[in-house]
Amino acid sequence: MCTRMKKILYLLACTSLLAACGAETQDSQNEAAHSHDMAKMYKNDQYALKDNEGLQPLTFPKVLQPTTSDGENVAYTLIAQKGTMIFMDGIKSETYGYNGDFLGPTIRLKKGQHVAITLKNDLDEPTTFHWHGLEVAGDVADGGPHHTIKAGQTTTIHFTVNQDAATLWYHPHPMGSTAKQVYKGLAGLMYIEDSYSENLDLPNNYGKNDLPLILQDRTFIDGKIQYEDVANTMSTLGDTVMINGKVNPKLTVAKEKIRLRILNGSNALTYQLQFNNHMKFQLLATDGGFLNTATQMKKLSLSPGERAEILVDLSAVKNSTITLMNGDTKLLPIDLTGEQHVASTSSNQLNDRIIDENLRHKTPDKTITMEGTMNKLVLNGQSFDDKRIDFKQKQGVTEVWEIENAISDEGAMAHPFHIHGTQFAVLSVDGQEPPANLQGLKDTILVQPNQKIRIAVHFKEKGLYMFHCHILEHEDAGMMGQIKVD
Ligand SMILES: [Cu+2]
Repeated sequence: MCTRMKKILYLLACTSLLAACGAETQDSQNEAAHSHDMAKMYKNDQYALKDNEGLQPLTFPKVLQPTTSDGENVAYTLIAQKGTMIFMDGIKSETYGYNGDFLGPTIRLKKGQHVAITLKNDLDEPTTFHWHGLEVAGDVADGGPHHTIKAGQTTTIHFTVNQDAATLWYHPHPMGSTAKQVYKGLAGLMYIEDSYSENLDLPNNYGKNDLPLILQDRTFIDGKIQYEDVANTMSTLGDTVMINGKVNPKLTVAKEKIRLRILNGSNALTYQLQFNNHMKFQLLATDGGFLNTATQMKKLSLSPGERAEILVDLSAVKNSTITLMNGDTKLLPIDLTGEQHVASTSSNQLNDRIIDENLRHKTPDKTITMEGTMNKLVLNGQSFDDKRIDFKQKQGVTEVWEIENAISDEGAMAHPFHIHGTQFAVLSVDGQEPPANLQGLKDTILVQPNQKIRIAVHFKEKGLYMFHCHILEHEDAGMMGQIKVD
């Protein structure tokens, strides 16, 4: 790839990732305006995201049925396999999928269940099965890069669901080829419910009013997706949005309250979500579960790996259509049908988590400096080494980590920071109380250039865990470390 194109992609990545977060602050408005200007500058660039034309119905991943189920014991089988998919113009792409040609089924678990998942690798290359956001032992169950399953091999993992209701996801994590395998189609959702979440007055009819949206961007060359054609070590960005594996999908729903469970499953793109009519919606949950209070907002930023559950009251919309946008780009057209339902009054109180105030004033136990530019993708100055243990921590002990995104001579860009096997609380952002969208449990957080974020981290289980940038190309290039919990 020529230097000019690399530069454009780098700038575009910076633009996309200089995200305005959550609540409507003056800063976020300024950043959004800046982002908008930059987007205009690159409007003619082939890698700018195009409008979704809404040409076919949006579909939802199937729910995976257990192979056996006996009281609290459930067993599932998941197969990573090769496939082919026609995304457009009758042209076939070679893809990967779980139990199918592209993406994977939604796995629905309940807190307290004892789960066995048989994992089969039917690909021609090694893979792993990583459960992003799941608080499991850092051994084979977590599915980090040490737990490779070779081509043709099968293994079974066991864990007990020991966390509150949340929208998690799963994807491969083999060293050096995570970006390619996710791009080809390996990703799926994992929902955790508990007795509390099942009794909340929220839409919970899967595929009807409780709707998963897996957002991914792809570049089609001659109608095909092929990672090797478009891969960029800085950030592989696409010009076409794909939702739940569909190009140009349209959602049709009744004029009622809907719950959208949104996963940013993109390799590198951060989305700036809003509606075309600038209507308010309520943020219900983030990566690790429900916020204490549902929070009204008009814009929400979602970086790679992050999830958000939002409640959208369509009963108040006067028009017969509305569009979910990424900034100024049409992400998902929504057709509204039927009679207007009277919106029920649901409680805004969703959770009761409290943060130990002492942690906010504590000197950090660990500091991690992220540096990621064209020639350097490192954490604390070092590239990933699977033989090096970067940190240790005791099981069940809460520590304060400070994550900093340093600006180097080459500049900087925003990086989503992810830790395996834990859900952390955000203590502060540049010394200030975190905004509303960062007040729930998180496993991935976007760190802007020059920003310092403090988080409270504890591991429920023992083992070796990864922490890394969730721009998949950065992770593959070594922007990753490991922590031993004992
Ligand atoms: Cu990064």
